[in-house]
Amino acid sequence: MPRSSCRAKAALVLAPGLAAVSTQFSSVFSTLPGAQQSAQSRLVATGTLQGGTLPAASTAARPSATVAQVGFVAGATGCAAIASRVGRRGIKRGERLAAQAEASETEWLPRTTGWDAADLAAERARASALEEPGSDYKGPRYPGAAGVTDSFIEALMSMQKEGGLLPKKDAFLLVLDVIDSLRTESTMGSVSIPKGKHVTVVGDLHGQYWDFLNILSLTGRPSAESPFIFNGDFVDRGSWSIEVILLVFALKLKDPQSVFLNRGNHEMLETNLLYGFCGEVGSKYDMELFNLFSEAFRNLPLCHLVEKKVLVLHGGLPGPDPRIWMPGQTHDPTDAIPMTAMHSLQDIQDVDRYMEITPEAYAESIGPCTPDKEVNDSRMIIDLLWGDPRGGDGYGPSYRRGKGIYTFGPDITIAFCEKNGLQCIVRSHEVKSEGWKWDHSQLLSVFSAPNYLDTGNNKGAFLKLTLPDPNGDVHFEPVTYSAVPHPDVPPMKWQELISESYPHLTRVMKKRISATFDEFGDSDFEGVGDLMNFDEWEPEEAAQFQDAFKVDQYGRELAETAKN
Ligand SMILES: *[C@@H]1O[C@H](CO)[C@@H](O)[C@H](O)[C@H]1NC(C)=O
Ligand SMILES: [Mn+2]
Repeated sequence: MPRSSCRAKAALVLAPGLAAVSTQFSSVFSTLPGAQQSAQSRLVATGTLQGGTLPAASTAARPSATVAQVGFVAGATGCAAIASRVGRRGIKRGERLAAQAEASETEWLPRTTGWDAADLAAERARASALEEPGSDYKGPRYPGAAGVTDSFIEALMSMQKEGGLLPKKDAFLLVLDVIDSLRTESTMGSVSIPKGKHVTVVGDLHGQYWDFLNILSLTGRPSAESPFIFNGDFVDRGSWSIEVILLVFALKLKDPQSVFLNRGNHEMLETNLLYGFCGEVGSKYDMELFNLFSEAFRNLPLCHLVEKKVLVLHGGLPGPDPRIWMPGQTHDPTDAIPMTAMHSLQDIQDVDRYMEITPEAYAESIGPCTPDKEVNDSRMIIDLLWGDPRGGDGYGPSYRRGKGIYTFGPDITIAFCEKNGLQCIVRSHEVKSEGWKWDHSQLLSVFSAPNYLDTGNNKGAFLKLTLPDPNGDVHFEPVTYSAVPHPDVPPMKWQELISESYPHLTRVMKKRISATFDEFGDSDFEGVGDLMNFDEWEPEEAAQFQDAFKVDQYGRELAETAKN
């Protein structure tokens, strides 16, 4: 079967199963053609796919196969089966620039995944050849990763405060260097607290640059003596996401061994298209730089382990396994999927994190235990980036969006810590009125964007982690602060570029905007819009699930249930 017809068929096969909310995005994701020239060589690396599982080799080297490529390679043996696998996993690797060129004849589409070393080298050559800034530019020039010093950071900050922008060429080169740096890191980084000092954990920043400057004035800038973990959601919502992310990245380059970054659910293509960052990059620079930021985000670690005792991640703990979604499930604490076997830290460490989660991946992550590593990986990424705690035991549905995102109860937190010898978990992802909150006895949330969206009325906080006794517990000191004034630019200002010039990227989303619901269900306000956007199972769908996977809604073997 020729590639093009496989692609057309793949799109058809995917379409009927998609929720309305994701239709537009799914077409963004699924119409991008796969690699052309290297499919053959990659076939060697991935083996032949015969409707079974992906061989483990597919995850061994970067770059190797794209899921989309596997779809094309396997076209002769059955597009349909493969197409459904594409949605289930997210998109893991290597769409090529050829895809972009083809699409841009009509409408701009983001590049979804996969820059290999040659792509990055080509981009670096292209960036190096970009125009020099005009003689009216008085700000700092990016000196290369090794040249980032305190004085560069200071000059960058003072220029940003004046409304200046790093030249386009410099911004490209800086992000390219960050990609190189992140690619050397592991999925779960490890952090030590310097003797007699502390580690600072900063939660969601969401483009609130002026509040970020305020934080730095309270903490001092990161250094070897003062390590930082930035716990994701640097961008989107706030209208200075470019300033925030370039400053965070510059800090990373200055102290790569002392500044640690976790991926949040807003370091993701899908959310960036909807919540301002893509529009902001397009307005302040260009869409090509947005593609490069997306690539940097796919390389971010998912979590960091402090002193082997405290796990810091953006959203939540791993969800149930098998991945059950209970028909009719609500937030009633008695209405829960009971605890299943706990994952280990090694399971998290082993995640091949380089992935773009597709809109349909959430619902399609539901299913039985599987030996398929890419399915496991995409489930884990969804949970770590999107999950939230709940009051009652077990797992429940998240208020954030539809099927496939879980809340987890105190019993889950306790069991996870116990299994992994952890003191506790630190996470972010939800607005807290004081900026921080112990949601469970071993789960501390920290949110650093005060007066979130200019309306939240919440304080912001960061955490200082100390280790008074090397054999004892980590201590937590939350520091709270209020919002500081900022120039008169509203949140989401730059989303206008997308709604005006790239409406195909968000068309379907607009239908969902209402006065009470966040347009996408990604409300960071704790528990807001309970059950909104609740993509509950239809009874017949549940029946099909049980039939196909031979488990009841709790994931118990149907035969076993019958016995009991
Ligand atoms: C995937 O997860 C299952 C548990 O559902 C586990 O038994 C299996 O070993 C994992 N496989 C891989 C390759 O990660
Ligand atoms: Mn978040």
